[in-house]
Amino acid sequence: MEKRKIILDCDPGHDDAIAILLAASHPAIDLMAITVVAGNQTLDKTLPNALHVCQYLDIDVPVYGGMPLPLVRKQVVADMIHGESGLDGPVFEPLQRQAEEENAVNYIIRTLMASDGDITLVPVGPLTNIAVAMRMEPRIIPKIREIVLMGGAYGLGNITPAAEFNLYADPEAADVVFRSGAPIVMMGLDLTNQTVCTPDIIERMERLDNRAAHLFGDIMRFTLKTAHECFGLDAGPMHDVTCVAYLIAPELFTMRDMYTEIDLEHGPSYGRTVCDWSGYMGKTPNSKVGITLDLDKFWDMVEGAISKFA
Ligand SMILES: [Ca+2]
Repeated sequence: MEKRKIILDCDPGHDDAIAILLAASHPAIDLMAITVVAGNQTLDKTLPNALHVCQYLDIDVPVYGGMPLPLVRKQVVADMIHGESGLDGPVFEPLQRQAEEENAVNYIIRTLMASDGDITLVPVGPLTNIAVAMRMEPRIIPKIREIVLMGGAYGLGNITPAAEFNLYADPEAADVVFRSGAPIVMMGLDLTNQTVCTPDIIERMERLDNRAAHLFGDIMRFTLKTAHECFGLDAGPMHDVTCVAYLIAPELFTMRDMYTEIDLEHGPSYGRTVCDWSGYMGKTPNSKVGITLDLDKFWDMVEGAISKFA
């Protein structure tokens, strides 16, 4: 099987940690590196969180720290969902693993420029690292095979009525990426909110009784708690995991081609992904947007990934 080469750009983050787990363990994915951005928490928290997950699961992949702040707007974090650490819930041993010296943006540029156009970017946090890389070195854009991102929504937002957190946290960066011309797959809330992890799913995964199973339980129990407190939900969604799942098994998803533009006006829709479902704007679609997924097979995939760990 041809392995899909990916760079996972994340802001761990609970669902980010499960995305790392799936990307690192599935035979269809070649996880080249993890690049980290500020988002769910500040970079001085998201970067160690990524390293903790890799250390705990013994994942041997280089981790690079990137942009600590959004391009233009004032920083926002999602501490109401992810806690003070950005990954509240699991308790880790002291950190031994270290991030690489090189900045994530430089790594992305260097790696794409040296590639044959076969690398997929998987941003599951704010798009700051990707946008800065595109601005610093536009020649990377035609080198990108695909960008499979978690963010946005054609329906309701989750940080404002109109906007989803990742894109609201850096709308100007999202604008750079959506206008870049690179092929974009967008897993927005409309799709990702379908991946609600109920207590019976948590128990099913915990029965595998290995390190990954315990991490999954600790993470998703915390997510369930905050999803209930913040949104009144009975379970927590696994937003970021859908991007990796799509690359492994795109046939599990229904998608729709749409032209998507980011609202940069500083009104109530700031940071909204305006998705032209019906083609009103007459523009060529720039994004393939997630609509539904086969949830049973999605859980089977997550279970298979957890079972790979010791
Ligand atoms: Ca994330």
